[in-house]
Amino acid sequence: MSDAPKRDVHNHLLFEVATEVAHRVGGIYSVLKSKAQVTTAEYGAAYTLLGPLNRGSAATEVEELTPKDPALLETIKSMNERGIATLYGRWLIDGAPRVLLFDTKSAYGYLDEWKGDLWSVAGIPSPPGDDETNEAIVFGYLIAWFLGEYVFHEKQRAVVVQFHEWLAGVALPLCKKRRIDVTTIFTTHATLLGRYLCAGSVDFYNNLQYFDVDAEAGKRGIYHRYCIERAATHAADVFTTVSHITAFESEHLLKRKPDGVLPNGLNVKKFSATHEFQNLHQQNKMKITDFVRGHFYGHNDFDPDNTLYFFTAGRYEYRNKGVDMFIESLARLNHRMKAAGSPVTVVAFIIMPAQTHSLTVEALKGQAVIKSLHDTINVVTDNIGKKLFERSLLWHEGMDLPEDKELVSPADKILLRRRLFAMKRHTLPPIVTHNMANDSEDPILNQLRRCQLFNHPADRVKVVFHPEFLSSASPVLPLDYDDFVRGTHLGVFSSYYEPWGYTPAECTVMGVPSITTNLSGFGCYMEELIENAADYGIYIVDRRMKGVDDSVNQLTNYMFDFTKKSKRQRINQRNRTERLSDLLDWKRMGLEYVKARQLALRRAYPASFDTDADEGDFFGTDSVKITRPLSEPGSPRDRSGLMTPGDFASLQEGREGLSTEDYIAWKLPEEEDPDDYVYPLTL
Ligand code: G6P
Ligand code: 1S3
Repeated sequence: MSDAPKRDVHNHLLFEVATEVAHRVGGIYSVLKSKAQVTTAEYGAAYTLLGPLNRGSAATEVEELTPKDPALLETIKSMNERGIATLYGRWLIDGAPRVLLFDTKSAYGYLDEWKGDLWSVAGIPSPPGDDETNEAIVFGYLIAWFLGEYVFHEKQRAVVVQFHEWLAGVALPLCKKRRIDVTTIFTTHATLLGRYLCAGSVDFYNNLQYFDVDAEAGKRGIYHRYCIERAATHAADVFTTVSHITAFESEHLLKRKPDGVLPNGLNVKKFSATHEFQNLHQQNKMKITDFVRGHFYGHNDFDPDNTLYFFTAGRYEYRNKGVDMFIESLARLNHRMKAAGSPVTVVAFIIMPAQTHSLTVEALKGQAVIKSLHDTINVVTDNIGKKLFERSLLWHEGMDLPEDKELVSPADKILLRRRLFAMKRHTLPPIVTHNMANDSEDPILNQLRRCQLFNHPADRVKVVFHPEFLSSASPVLPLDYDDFVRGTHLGVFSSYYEPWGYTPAECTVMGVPSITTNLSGFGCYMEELIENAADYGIYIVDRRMKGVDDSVNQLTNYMFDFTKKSKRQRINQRNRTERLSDLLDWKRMGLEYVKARQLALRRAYPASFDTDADEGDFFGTDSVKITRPLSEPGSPRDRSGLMTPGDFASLQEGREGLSTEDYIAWKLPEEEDPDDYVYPLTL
């Protein structure tokens, strides 16, 4: 693209393209939403997110506006005139970034033509019947159409376009083929093959370099999707991913070494007083306790003050998210706690959306029974209060105080007795809150059954599987996710496949300790950054070097040791965990995005970077200086100073991608005999 007219790289424009703009599906939504504030602070109106229009979510998340940028206005007008429906507006989140959403349905008339074109320009097949791929193709062609027209109208300023994930990647080979004068970044948040291979019984990490990628994609019926992902990877000026572990995976599965790693951050909101997050823990914990009292009605034989709430949450990917290992470890923990005569009870929540019909009658009844008991006791105590008051008015010297039994009337006793009888239960408290669409084949339920975690009174570990996202509107567990997390004591995310892993990161910024693994981007990142991570409430299970059984035992040990902590120790640990939040703030993590954009501009417009002054603007050390955010106790590795979050192996001009040695704490295993290419998994 060096023969392109010289564009103004300093005042460049930025587009980010993803299918989760103003529409929550998974992790990419979290990335875009939490990052919006730092990106709009940097770019203002020069930043626009491009996504497909989902009318349901746009109605609540987007406020329509008229574009001020004449090039944008012209381009949208011209697309609208040719039948493409769009929505331009302000995304109603912190930072209020501008979004342009394309109604893909309005472009399906072009689908066949575009499929044919994709085959002829990029050799990418698109078999019939794959709606997700059709959607990706239509969206990709609309993006390429938009960008092509936009740079025709906007001739002065350089345009950086960052694409997230293969679903948004079709436009990348098109931009290249059509020589659209933009510079591009492709960021993958997982690889298609990685996700599929890990979900099966494959020893993924020890065999990464041996996979016959085309054949593996073909066997799984995703060859055409894989082609899109691979084309996007190779067509982008700059290729990045979210962690070093996924960089390693991408190198082998997508056959391009990433130019750098862009770790995910969070929009960290600090409280003015540090104890405030501790108070929030207490308040939300009480709400969870209310739920637990209802759910375990008739079996409330454990002390709420000696009860700890553990949880795991995320997309229902049973093996990838490590739920298999979590449940197995809970069973071992139960055994250890029983054997040790522990006075503590652990209630372990699994929050993972699955197909359900409705809440179970039993789950609803539990909350209703406890609510009636509450109401009745309020009435009874009210009556007692009134009686006591009236008797007190009549009191004179020499008169006795009323006896307790005189205060509770026979009618109140009957009322109370009724409530107590309603709490009698002949079954064990349920392990799931909903009627599952496929109860007998559900992997989580089957693993709980196999491990005999049935909420028996003797069990020290109780389980509650909530197969739906949390919401404060729920009649059973009325808490939003963030509030729920704050009320818990420990998050457990024993993932096998986790390019980054927002769940433990979110725990950290809320001051909730968590367990993660060294197969997650977040786990590797924290392990590299902090020497004594466990002191900070970041426990990292070794799923890389240890066998499955040893990893399960390590996880069990972490949880068992946690149950032995005193309240004071838990409070102190939460304080330390919360102090790590600066490390995960986009204000810091966003630096890698800045570097990726600079590299993209340099690659597309090298002539604009000829002078020393220009170079200074982009790579000036001032902008990457970060302060060491931590205070006593603990000793994070002394690696800050000029270091930036992806620096363990990061964007460096003058080199073709990372070298494998750069991946932090991550090396290729010793060459093995390909005959040893086995897929064991036994838990
Ligand atoms: C917070 C509150 C304290 C409360 C504590 C309970 O720190 O500020 O008032 O005692 O939480 O901690 P725990 O780990 O027992 O839930
Ligand atoms: C992906 O979402 P997932 O849960 O399918 O992207 C997320 C955002 O980058 C990342 O945190 C996660 O590990 C990936 O797996």
